[in-house]
Amino acid sequence: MERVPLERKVLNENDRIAADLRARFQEQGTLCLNFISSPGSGKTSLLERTLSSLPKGERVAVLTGDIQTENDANRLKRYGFPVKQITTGGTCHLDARMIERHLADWPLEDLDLLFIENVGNLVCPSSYDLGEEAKIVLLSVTEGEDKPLKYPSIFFKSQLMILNKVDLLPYVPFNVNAAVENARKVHPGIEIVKVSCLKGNGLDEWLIWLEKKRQAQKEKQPAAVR
Ligand SMILES: Nc1nc2c(ncn2[C@@H]2O[C@H](COP(=O)(O)OP(=O)(O)OP(=O)(O)O)[C@@H](O)[C@H]2O)c(=O)[nH]1
Ligand SMILES: [Mg+2]
Repeated sequence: MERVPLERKVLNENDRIAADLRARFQEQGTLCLNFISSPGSGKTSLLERTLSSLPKGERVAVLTGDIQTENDANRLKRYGFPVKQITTGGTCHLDARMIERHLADWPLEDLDLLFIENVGNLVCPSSYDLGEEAKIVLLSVTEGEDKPLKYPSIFFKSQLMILNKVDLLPYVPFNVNAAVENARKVHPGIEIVKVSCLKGNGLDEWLIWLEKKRQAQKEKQPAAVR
């Protein structure tokens, strides 16, 4: 009986901080994207590919969340952009306060792009707004085409689904059309890009999506600060 009000209070507090973050991102024209998937679907691999394709002077930074280890931050730091690991110590998602704290010494006016890699988990991260402009859900072809139906919340809340590891399609019984259909049953408007972070297929389409979002975010910025 006591749990419900407490959970509601925690989520309300999260929403308040997330709204502040969103307002700051819009003010500065920073596009913030929140990547969510099961462990191992390829979030870090997609970010590695993305960072490696960006020019050196690009104003981009990454916050990457995990329960333990700095492994993902160490992978991502190789590309020369600012990266911080958020180690939750057991919590299965990032929350807005963690983002606020880790952004404290990064002036947002210096950032056009902020990538947040959430803790690998298809359930809990979907409940926590981080102030992002869009959630992006990754699904890999080894996970089964039924996942959008079994974990609908994150597919419903994501603007884009990235179907990763398409290089493995010849070896796994995964029906791409069924996966697309299932995602659109849950969220008819969801955009879908099919990629292989290993081989590079589809990454151009992802980078075009990203560029369009960046432009749109700049246009939301108040004219006075542009
Ligand atoms: N075959 C294949 N393997 C991939 C692809 N993308 C990623 N992998 C492999 O999948 C494994 C997990 O990739 P990560 O990028 O670490 O996945 P993640 O979602 O960041 O994992 P967590 O941060 O632990 O949740 C690694 O061994 C990658 O090399 C792909 O397109 N094809
Ligand atoms: Mg990772």
